[in-house]
Amino acid sequence: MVKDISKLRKDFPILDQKMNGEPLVYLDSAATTQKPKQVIDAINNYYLHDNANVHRGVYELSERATNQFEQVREKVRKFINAKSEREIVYTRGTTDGLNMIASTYGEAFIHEGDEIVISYMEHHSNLIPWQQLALRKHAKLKYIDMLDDGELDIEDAKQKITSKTKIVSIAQVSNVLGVINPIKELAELAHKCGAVMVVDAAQSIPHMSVDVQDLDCDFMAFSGHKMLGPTGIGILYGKLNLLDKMEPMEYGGEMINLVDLYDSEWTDVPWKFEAGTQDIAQVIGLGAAIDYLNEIGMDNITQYERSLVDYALPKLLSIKELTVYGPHDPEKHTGVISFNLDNLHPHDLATGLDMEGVAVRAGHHCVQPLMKYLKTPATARASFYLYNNKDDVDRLVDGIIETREFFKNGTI
Ligand code: 7TS
Repeated sequence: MVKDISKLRKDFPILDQKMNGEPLVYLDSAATTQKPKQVIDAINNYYLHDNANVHRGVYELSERATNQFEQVREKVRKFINAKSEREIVYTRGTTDGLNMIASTYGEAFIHEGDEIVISYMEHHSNLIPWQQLALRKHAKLKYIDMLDDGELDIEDAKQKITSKTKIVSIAQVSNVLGVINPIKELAELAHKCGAVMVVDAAQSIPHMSVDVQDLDCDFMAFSGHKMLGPTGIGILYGKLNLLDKMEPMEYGGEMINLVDLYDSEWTDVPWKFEAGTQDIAQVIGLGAAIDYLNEIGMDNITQYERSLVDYALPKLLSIKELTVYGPHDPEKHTGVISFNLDNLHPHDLATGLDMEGVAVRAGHHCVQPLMKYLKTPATARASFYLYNNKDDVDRLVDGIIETREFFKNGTI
């Protein structure tokens, strides 16, 4: 390991400030992560020295920008172990990628009576595109059940995935429960039935080593801003033979081979999916984020986050009146932990924590069907990343206890 994980906090100057008079503890990385100086510098350097539009200039500056832009594609390929860099499509984020699959692949290959299988824990981005596709096509949307601790019920998956299934789309990690889903097993079930396996990797890619060939998934979508990169950039991975069969989602500059008055021809994958001027600086920023993560090592990041969860879970579980959702076994968890204090709305809990400088998210987390399943309108959620430490866990636990006491006694 080149970088010492306990010393990297200095790379994130934003963390060194006070909120409500208390040092900031940022526990909302599932919403978006903070950015290290290295990523911010890479974006600055690009604008200061290398800015030009890509794929269209023959002058040196444009070639330099194009080279950097395309080098990140290779970096992403390597990061997820895709076979070819042509399987890497730049998107705006996970939402964009999942919508793209539903409205291109889905539009072409889903027909009346076909089935699409998802789960109750899917983020709205991995639910609504399939729900609307099913409505348009008169196809059926099916939900895999969950076990009591929030794990997917694989026996139920075996029942629900059938010869009628054309698409199975599941999050590798839930953004509420932190539970890790068995994608490889699900891909096997999907393929046995002739369906494609789509993976929402928004909450997994930043936290663990992901190998698309080992998982044997057909598509995968994720966001740069949840993995130390900037907003506005995401990746859609797709197997080349599938991407080749798909129509572009958008038409315009740079995605064509030939344009005639009454018809046009598309250029090759992946560029045929990248119409118009791309988010070049954001791509460069994503490349710097991948370099940063690689320098630490994804397995080290997983291990470090697990040590935080190992430390946090027993402390949280010991707080009287606190319900902790999802598995209580740290092995089955990433650094996302959702909870509720009895008789207190999670917004009040989050506000109490904010008074202590602790930033957590409260709400339905864009997973309303899961809230219904858990029989709660909302939860509070702490999500840890590589810049958090055990002091942050202590501040969270103390903040919850103080908020509980405040609402009991009226003082904080
Ligand atoms: N899928 C999952 C599992 C997510 O957690 C999110 C965002 C998305 C898709 C959408 O990603 P986007 O980058 O396109 O917006 N999740 C959250 C969250 O949990 N809190 O804020 C955003």
